[in-house]
Amino acid sequence: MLLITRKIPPAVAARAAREHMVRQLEIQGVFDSAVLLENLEGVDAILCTPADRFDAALIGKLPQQVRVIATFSVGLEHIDLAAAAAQGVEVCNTPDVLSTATAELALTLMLMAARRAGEGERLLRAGKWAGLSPTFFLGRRVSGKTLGIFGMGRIGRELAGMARGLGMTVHYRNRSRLAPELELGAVYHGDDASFLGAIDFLSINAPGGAETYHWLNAARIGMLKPGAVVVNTGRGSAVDDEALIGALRSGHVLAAGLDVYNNEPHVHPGYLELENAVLLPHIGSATVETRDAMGFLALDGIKRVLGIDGDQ
Ligand code: 8YV
Repeated sequence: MLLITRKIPPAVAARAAREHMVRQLEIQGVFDSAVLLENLEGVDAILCTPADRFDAALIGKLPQQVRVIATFSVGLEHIDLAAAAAQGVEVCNTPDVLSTATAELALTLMLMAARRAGEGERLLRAGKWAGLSPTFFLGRRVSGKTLGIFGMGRIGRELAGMARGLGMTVHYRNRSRLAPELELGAVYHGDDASFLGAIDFLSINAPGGAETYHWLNAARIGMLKPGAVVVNTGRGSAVDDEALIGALRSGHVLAAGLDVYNNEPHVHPGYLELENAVLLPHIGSATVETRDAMGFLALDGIKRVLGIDGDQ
C-alpha cells in the first residue's frame, strides 16, 4: 500500500494507482504527523513533499513495514536521513528533472526584480499609471551584468547557461571547484568576500539544512556591491530575513526576488510592505511537465525499493 500525503498531478496519480494500492491523503497547509500515523495500516511506501516533516521522532514511530519514503522534491532537508537509515527506511528524491524549471524561475525573478515588473503591474492595476516619461519607472539592465550563483549544482549550472544566453558573466561559490566541462568558463571563488564583491546579481541555488542556514546574513549582505539584486529559489532558510529586509529598505540591496521562505507558508511581514521585493509562492518546479516527471521519478524509486519490476 502506497500512502500519498498530498494531492499529486493526475498523470502521476493514475500511474500510482496502476502500480499500488493507494491511500490518498489530502493534507493542506501545515503537516500534521498525527494524521499520517493514523493512516499507516498496511503501508509499505510513503510519497511525501517538502511540506511534510519526517523528523527522527516521526520516523521512529513508523511501522517496520514502511520500507521507503519518496519525496516529491530534490530537497531532502525535511527528512532525517540518519533516522531513516537507522530504521532501514530508504529515502528517494527527484533530482535533475526539475533543474530547468527551477532555473527558469530564478531567471524570471532576476528579470522581474531588476525591471520592477511586479511593482509596475501593481501600479497599472491600481489605475495609477499616468503615462510615459523618460524618467518613469527605471529599472536596471540584466544583460551584460555579472551573476553570482551560490550553489553550482544542477540547477545552478542550468541557470548559468540561461544567463550566458543573456550575455551575463557567471561567477560561482560552491563547496568545491567544478571540472572545466561543468564550469564552462564560470569564475570560481574560494571565499565569500571575493565572490559577493564581484557580482551584480546573487542567485541562491544551494540546498537547505544546517550548512547553509542563514548564509545570507547582515555581514555577507554588507559584502555585496551597493545596488545588487538578490534572488532565492533554493531554500528560505539560507537567508536571514531581518538582514535582507533591512538592506532592501536601505537600498543597499536594490531588489530581491524570492520563491522560498523561512517557515513556509508564512512569509515575514516585512517583505510584504516592500515594493522592491518580488514574492512568489514556492513555484520553482511548478510546471505540468516537471511535476509529472518528478512524480514518475518518485514512483520509479518506490518500485526499485519494493522490488516491483517493469511497467505495470
Ligand atoms: C517542491 C522543491 O518539491 O524539489 C524541491 O526541493 O522545493 C520543490 O520542487 C515542490 O514544490 C512540491 O513538492
